[in-house]
Amino acid sequence: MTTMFVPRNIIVTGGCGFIGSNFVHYVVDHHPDVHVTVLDALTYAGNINNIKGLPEDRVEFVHGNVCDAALLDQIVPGHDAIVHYAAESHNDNSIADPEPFVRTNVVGTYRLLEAARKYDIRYHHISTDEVYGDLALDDPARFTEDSPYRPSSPYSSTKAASDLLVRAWYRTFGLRVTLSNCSNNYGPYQHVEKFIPRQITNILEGIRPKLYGDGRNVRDWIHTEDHSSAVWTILTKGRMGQTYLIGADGERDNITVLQDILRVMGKPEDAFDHVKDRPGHDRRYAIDSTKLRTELGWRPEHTDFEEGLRQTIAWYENHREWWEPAKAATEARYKRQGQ
Ligand code: NAD
Ligand code: TDX
Repeated sequence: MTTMFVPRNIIVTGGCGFIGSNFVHYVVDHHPDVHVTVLDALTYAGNINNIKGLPEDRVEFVHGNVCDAALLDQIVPGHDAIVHYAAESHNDNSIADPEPFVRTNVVGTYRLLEAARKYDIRYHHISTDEVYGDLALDDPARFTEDSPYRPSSPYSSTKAASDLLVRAWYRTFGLRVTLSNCSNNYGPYQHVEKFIPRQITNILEGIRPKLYGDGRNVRDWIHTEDHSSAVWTILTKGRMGQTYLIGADGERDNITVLQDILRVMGKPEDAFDHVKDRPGHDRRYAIDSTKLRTELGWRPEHTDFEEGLRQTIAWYENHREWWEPAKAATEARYKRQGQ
């Protein structure tokens, strides 16, 4: 039997990033009794505007680093849960410079686990399907909670390391933890370095979209709101020490996604460039989310990918002021990498 956990006052790390800020909006919209403290270092990937306009009595912002143990001593007491989204999250950046990934993803998780242990509070860990490595295109298998850890990139290996710390803190110290490993998210507030926003904003800027390698790599897309509802479900109903895979049966190859974007934006389907492939590029991710669906009763709501994509494109068309400041520097960085 699962007992329900009723959070009242939670810390959301990385709440000014893409998925974390969508989760903060989700909590504000759906759970009026819950107060959120956002802890975010505002790296290049964090944007305070992502949580602007939310009621001040519901959402408090703390500017700081998850690696800062003294700061955690100040803010963690009085809260009843930490939901840990903060990370260095971009594979290409981890190939160019792995160090911040080791620091934030590994050491940062360690500090949060220690703070959760010291103040005896519930901890939920946000992770990725990439910890399981990749699958062949012709493999009928999908990842499950029992798949072996086989990360490929500096990014995914630091996420895998952080997952293992969480599992050890459960087993050794009895910390009340759950973990979730989600597939590729899309939706509003995603940084322009990532595949879908990069291509949409390229087209809006008159730049040709850039496809890595042959473009046949498969990602399993989920709308970020569905990720948020899944995390809430696991936070409140998940069994301690358990991992839940989050996915919405959204497997598509990159070239198909790009052609969808081009079509919706009124461009010819071949109006893109093939560029240098990512070193170690994972071929295919695919999630089997049976455990989350059958044990906790979760279902995704955004099951029409084309509709979700159209809404996402409209969001980027209507929020130029949000993404324009980051666009030129992002493209300059890609250009240096030959991508
Ligand atoms: P993001 O890069 O958009 O946001 C990361 C946020 O964390 C930013 O606001 C940044 O300022 C903050 N941050 C970074 N380092 C920090 C530090 N040391 N201390 C405090 N704050 C810090 O990332 P995202 O795409 O929203 O991903 C969020 C989480 O979800 C990550 O843990 C990622 O591994 C996981 N995840 C992402 C995806 C995806 O498709 N993007 C899929 C599965 C899991
Ligand atoms: O310009 C591009 N062209 C291209 O073909 C970019 C930026 C990417 N790609 C390809 C690489 C991937 O096959 O598109 C696919 C998606 O790339 P990203 O958006 O960089 O995502 P990915 O590497 O799959 O990782 C994402 O999902 C899992 C998130 O960034 C991670 O944080 C998450 O853990």
